[in-house]
Amino acid sequence: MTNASLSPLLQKLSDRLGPKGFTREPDSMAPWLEDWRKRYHGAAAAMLSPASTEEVADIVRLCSAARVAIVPQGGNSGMVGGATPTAASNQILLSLRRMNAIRTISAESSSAVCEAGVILANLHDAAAAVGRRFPLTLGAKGSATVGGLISTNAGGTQVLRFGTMRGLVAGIEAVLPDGSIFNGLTVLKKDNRGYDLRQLLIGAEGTLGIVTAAALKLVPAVGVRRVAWVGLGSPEAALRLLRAFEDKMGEAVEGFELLPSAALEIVLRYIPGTRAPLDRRCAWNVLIEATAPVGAPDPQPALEQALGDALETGLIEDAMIAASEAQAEALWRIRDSMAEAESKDRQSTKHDISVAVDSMPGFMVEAAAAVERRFPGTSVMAFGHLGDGNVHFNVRAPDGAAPDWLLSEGPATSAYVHDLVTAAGGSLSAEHGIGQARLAELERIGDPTRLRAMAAIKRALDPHGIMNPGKLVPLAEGEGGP
Ligand code: FAD
Ligand code: 2HG
Ligand code: ZN
Repeated sequence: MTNASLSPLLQKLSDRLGPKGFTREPDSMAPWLEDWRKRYHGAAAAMLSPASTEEVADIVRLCSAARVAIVPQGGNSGMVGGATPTAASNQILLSLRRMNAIRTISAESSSAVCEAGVILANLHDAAAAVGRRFPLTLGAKGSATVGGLISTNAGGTQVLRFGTMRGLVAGIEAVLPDGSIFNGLTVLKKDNRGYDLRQLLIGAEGTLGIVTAAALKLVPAVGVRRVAWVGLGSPEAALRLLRAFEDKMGEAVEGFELLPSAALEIVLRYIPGTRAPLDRRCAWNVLIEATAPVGAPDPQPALEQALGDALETGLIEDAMIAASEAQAEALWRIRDSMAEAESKDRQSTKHDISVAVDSMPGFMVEAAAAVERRFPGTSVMAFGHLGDGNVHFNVRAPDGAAPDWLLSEGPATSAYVHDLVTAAGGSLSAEHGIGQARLAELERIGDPTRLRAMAAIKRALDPHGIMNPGKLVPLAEGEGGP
């Protein structure tokens, strides 16, 4: 569709949404047309900010009739360009940020019904205010929204105990590509009416519909948490430490994040106010969080005992336990600032990979050596969610690399890493999704049976291809969407 022929549609959308919900102002749209990593730059015919599910349904009906593509967007913190439109100016950017009401929340139901635009940090606060907790958390909690978290099936730093978004969503309300409203908000513990539309929409990256609200599960509030920083020699030692903690402390351990010394170094260099937790510099670091619900015994003695045993047997080299909540926060700030520190450091290619948990330590060491041999001068910075078998296996450019290293060398580096992951039976995306960044790679190495099934589902639900085309689903020629 040419931009001129969009005029009748834009007029109808403007009439329906009014000035608060419709803009074509370049300055208002600009911050939302570029992704967080500043790797994708798009344009849009208009940015829409509906205030209700009915408005979203009307938008989708109008766009469907005009065969105009819609790109849903929440906090725009995604890592794979999924919320960035193409540069052609003929797509509609649909921001859910104005739909930010928490419709209901209670300790009795242990759930919250949130509109798609609710920001994760606000949900944390609201849950705390009723004496419960929404456990999923991640570095972008100040901007990531419920709709975006659902649509990427986000993980984060407490997956070890509570799972990804998939396990925390009890119900979904969504507008499907034909403009109909799927009302799946009622929380049913058991429901066998066939295909699970809710699960299909989770992780769909906006390609099957617009999530407008969700019923989310809450868990008991934390009575006390203890956060420790540990220095040790290898990822293998780290996984053995996790297993030892699980044996001694069971479910109390809910955060277990691994960082190499190079990662700690860049955080200390680029993030103001951060300090090295240990005097001794160790090759690898682990941040451990153990919690107990209100009224349950403090995990501190068990944590001290487990760390003492690990020091004695030589499994770890050094450790400290935060003496205050402020110190605990400071340790988490180091971990949560990794993405920001990396973005300020040299160029790097990002790989958000998973293999079987027990294979990850070996994979990390062997694959890093293979990458550094194959691309001389590069260095691998692998960090993150070891206990989930998921690390961010990022490859840093050599010293003095050309400014276009990412463009010229990035694709070959990524293909090499993805081949190693595939050979190890793993996944090229453990949490950030496919978006536009990984689409070609998914097509290259994805299981053809799975890809055919995905394309068939996409065609069935979105026959005109208007929902976030060019993201997640490789389509056959001529199926590229409007
Ligand atoms: P957006 O970026 O706006 O959109 C993401 C995708 O969802 C796009 O495809 C978009 O089209 C679609 N979408 C958004 N809203 C809707 C909706 N209502 N309906 C349908 N589709 C929609 N991710 C992790 O999993 N784990 C981490 O630990 C983690 N840490 C991060 C740390 C930092 C500093 C940053 C910047 C990002 C991190 N991320 C992490 C990635 C990101 O925060 C998540 O992917 C998050 O879920 C995106 O939410 P958002 O609201 O910003 O979505
Ligand atoms: C994290 O775990 C995020 O910090 C971002 O998923 C990872 O920046 C990255 O590569
Ligand atoms: Zn992560």
